[in-house]
Amino acid sequence: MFIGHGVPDPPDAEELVQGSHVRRRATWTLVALAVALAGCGDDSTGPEGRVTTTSVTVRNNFFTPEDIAVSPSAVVTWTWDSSPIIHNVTFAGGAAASSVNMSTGTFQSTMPATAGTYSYQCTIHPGMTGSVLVQ
Ligand SMILES: [Cu+2]
Repeated sequence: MFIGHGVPDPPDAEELVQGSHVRRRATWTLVALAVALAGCGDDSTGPEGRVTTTSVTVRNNFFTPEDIAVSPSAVVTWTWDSSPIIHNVTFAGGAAASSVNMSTGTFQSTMPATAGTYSYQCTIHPGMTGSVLVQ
């Protein structure tokens, strides 16, 4: 456990306080994890985490939920919560209307009538991606 030389001194009061603080944080991490895992059992969440919703939040630098499922021709609303950083919603191959660069506000796009998985991304930030399953 101890890396170093000799026998360590017994912990002083400050170290004990710090230690208990660390334990509290660890407990909260476990609580958060339990809540997150419980969320997986939600009826609206598929096995791979796809959420049935028409509302997506644009954050720095990710979409949440990242992967959604909607009905054919559904109108999906993206709401920016990323100020002052700008992002966009750009559908691959023009499958649906794409947004301009924004840092606040909302954008709505009508999804295709044809079933399938449609990917989109923020073209400014590589890896900032999402997808819409039309089913
Ligand atoms: Cu972005």
